[in-house]
Amino acid sequence: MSHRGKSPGKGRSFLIFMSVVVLLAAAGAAAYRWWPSDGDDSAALTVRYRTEGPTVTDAAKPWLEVINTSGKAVDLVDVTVRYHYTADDGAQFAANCVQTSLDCSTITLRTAAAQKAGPKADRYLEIGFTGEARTLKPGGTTQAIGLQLYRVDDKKLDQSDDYSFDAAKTSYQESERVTAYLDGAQVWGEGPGGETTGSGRPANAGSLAEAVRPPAGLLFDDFAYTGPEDPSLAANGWEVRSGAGGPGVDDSWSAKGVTFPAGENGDGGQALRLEARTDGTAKGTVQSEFHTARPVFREGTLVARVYFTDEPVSGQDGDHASQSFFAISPDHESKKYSELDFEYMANGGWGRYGPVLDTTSWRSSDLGDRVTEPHQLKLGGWHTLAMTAADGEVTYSVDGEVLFTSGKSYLPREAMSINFSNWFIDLPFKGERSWEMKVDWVYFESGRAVSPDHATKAVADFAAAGTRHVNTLAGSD
Ligand SMILES: [Ca+2]
Ligand SMILES: [Ca+2]
Repeated sequence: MSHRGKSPGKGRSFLIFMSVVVLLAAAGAAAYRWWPSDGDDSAALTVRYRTEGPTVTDAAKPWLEVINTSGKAVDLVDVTVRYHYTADDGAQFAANCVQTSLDCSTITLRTAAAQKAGPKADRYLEIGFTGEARTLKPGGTTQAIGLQLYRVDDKKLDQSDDYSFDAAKTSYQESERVTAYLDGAQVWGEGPGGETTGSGRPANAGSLAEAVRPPAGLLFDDFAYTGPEDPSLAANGWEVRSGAGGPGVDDSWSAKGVTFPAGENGDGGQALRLEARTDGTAKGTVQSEFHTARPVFREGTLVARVYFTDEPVSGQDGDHASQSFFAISPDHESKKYSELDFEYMANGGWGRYGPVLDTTSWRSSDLGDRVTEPHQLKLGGWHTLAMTAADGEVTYSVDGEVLFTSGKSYLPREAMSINFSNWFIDLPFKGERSWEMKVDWVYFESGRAVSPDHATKAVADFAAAGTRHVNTLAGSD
């Protein structure tokens, strides 16, 4: 089954985009007035901070601005900033970028344990910049960088014991409690243990650059988000589908089935969960799809850690539910139409018995031009799925074993979006039931073939560094 016929609400995205532009323009109007004297490089960086919302909240919202207060140009790639906090109940925290004129894909974020825990800080959030971020001239500013920090167990966090939190700063002001580093040496603020600019390099300095500064052409997402309305989703290039179109039960796509639960893969981290539920009527059906807003994959290797289910999580069994991981052209009428599919159907579908995993390379959905191979595999549980389009062929593998290869004439001819979806092929009976599919992470390397093991190792390295999202694809914004 081709996944053609999508209309992921571009008009709404544009409106959101325009709102962001207006907000950023407003933030830019309050430009910082500092200007250095010639040759003065004593205070290399200054951090300004503001926040909003209650002290006990679903997500902390530190907004930061880094200003080059030295007399020399500063490459942002050499800059790191630390926001110090206390993890309530020892909970795991995650952070993401909500909004910035620099482009969220150029911001790196990781959470880490403090070298020396203090009464108001046993963790810190470290903000860094990729090589795509720009150089700040003397007096130059990053402008607003909007972040959010939250507990992955979905409980409220208490900021009253967070060292860098300051409820009084509701508009941008200098904050010495958010520390900044240039080439690993502290150049701004006072750390929670009294560390000042004379304190030199903190123990972990420089590790951000080594651990998190990834090569160009990479997209990684660990699916650390607060929910389908999280503004970081759009900032990181994702869309939750809603509304019209097929496949499956027409016009039943909804964000209601999309969540990001924690602890799904035994590591305490979060996963993307896509639910398909129905009462057996078209009106009572919710299908879920999650995809990149832009086409990003033409050549390269796309890997995801996916959880398939062999039976419903509630209600009667017997549906023809399709749990899909695929890449597809934005326009199904394109002359260069391209689509690569993994499609798992525990109970089969289209008159076939399950369980079955279809691997399919499409050249035209209108003409039914495709090559496909079904695999009689029972795949309930976690699996690593990979599709590689490189060296004149497309290969599909599950847990490192190549299942299917399609040749040159079915290579993608244009860039495709990356998609996950859970939907019903048909509605064979009445009554409430629900199916789930989960995705722990997705990893894409543009332009080359890499092994699933390579992807898994890279993901483990990102996890160890506390990094949840990376995007160094060219032209991403
Ligand atoms: Ca706290
Ligand atoms: Ca994850």
